Amino acid sequence: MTHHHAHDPNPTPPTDDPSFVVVTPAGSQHVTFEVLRSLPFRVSPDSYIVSTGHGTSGPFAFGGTLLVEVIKRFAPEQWTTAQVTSVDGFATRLTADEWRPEAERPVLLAYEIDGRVMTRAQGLVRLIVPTETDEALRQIKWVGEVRLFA
Ligand SMILES: Nc1nc2c(c(=O)[nH]1)N[C@H]1C(S)=C(S)[C@@H](COP(=O)(O)O)O[C@H]1N2
Ligand SMILES: [Mo]
Repeated sequence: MTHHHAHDPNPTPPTDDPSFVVVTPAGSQHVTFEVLRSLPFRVSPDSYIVSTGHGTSGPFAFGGTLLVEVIKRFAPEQWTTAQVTSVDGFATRLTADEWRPEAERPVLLAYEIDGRVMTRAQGLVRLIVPTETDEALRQIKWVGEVRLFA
């Protein structure tokens, strides 16, 4: 008998376009991959993807832009919470404390893995929450929306 766990990861990119939107009560802004790449670059070393389906992979060095840099650029107000949702409807919530830039292992919108641009199948653009090493429920592939709450 096959057990389909509630969070069997989706291996198939739902679309090709890696752009996403930043949503606030004031409206929505489209962020292309080119614009994301123009923001400051940061690496999160020693990051793991702990999968229920196929075990742990890594450590990887994920490279990209800190979530806080995207917030500062596209929604420079005070927020308590961000909800990051993928194009295939996978979501996680973060508190402002989790995206603060001085965190030891800050949250990243990653587009590189081990020094190379990720393929769309690898998750481009992928949320990396380095402190989450449980079931990879927060390591969201194919980010489609970053929604901010006051
Ligand atoms: N968009 C999206 N991201 C996702 C998932 C998913 O189904 N959709 N599954 C999560 C889970 S439960 C796991 S274990 C990892 C698997 O990552 P991998 O495919 O890179 O191994 O992706 C995480 N991110
Ligand atoms: Mo998982």
